[in-house]
Amino acid sequence: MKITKIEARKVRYTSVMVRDAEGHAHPGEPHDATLRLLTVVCDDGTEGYAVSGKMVMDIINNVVGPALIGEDPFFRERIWQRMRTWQRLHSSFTDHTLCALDAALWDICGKKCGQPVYRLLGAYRDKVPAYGSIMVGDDIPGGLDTPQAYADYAVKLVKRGYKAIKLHTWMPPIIPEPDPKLDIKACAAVREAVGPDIELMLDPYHDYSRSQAYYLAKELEKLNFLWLEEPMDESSMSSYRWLSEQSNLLICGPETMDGKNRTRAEWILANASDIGRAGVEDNGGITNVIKSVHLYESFGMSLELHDNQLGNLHVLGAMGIEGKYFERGLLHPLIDYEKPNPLFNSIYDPMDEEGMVTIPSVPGLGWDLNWDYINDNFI
Ligand code: LLH
Ligand code: MG
Repeated sequence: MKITKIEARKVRYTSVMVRDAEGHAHPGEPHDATLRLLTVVCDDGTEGYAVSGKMVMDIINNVVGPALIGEDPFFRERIWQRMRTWQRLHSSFTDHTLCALDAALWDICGKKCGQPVYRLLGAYRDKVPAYGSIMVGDDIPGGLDTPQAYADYAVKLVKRGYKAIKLHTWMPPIIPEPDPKLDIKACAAVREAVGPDIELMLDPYHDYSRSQAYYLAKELEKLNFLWLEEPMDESSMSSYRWLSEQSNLLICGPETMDGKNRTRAEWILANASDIGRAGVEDNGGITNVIKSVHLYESFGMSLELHDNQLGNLHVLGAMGIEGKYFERGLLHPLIDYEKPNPLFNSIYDPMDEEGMVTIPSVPGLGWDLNWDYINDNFI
């Protein structure tokens, strides 16, 4: 089996999400936007797909794609190792882009074997619990503009079935200065509203000082939170080791540090966090994240996956309980998460009333693409 064609194309749709000056997502007025669809075609007609807003099309279509023509898609590890080395001199060959190529190869291999990807990886479960990951705070009436707004929304999420909720709180430019006391007000309001049995996590402003992060950890301990995530710049591993040593609250990371599984190995060695973190888009795909899964498991540590990517869902299907939750979101009171983007016929992470997400059971990754819409909206 050989790869004969690799092509990334833009597909237009109407988005109701905007990004603020620091890159955080919020609801906004409907506007034109695009997603990128990657197609990898093989000589027997099998096609694999990846959809994302972040893959870099130029490097796929003009550099990496042509270099992979003729490769056998089952040689995923060799292809991935080659692609990783190409990242050194191609700065636009990002981990997000590597992830898209890797995802399409897994999709092909699943289809060829007639199995969903999590079963190829070695299945552990076919459903995973989700936490509701609340979007970064805003100043929108009816949105996430006050601690009480978080509390009201958290009650709705619990009614929807979530047994765990993560807050992202306010950050510049929505507020002029990050404010740990305001974060704790929102966390306390949510704890009060949902009661003691719902698991809660905080992912606040990502550039607090050590003393601000220490304050958050101490207060969250009192509120019986499960973990604190990325409260400081992750380039300072020493600051994370310091925080993990100082507090009884579990510290989760690294999320955004580059270096893939090797960075995770260094953090484990340094005792820099209590719970690991990785995600297919941040770490260059399923092929890499599964290495981190086994790495953390070998040290008896939990690993929580970042983001709601389809690939993460399959990795969670191949993980034991050391990966507790699927991050479902980002959620906001004014956005209907259950409604699929028009590129899809259905969402890939439907959740039942017990807060469980069923992993797609069709061969491959399980993208449910709406080809009528896509074919009419290529740019
Ligand atoms: O800062 C943000 O916008 C969010 O924290 C975002 O990065 C989110 O994806 C996240 O970190 N989830 O865990
Ligand atoms: Mg995070």
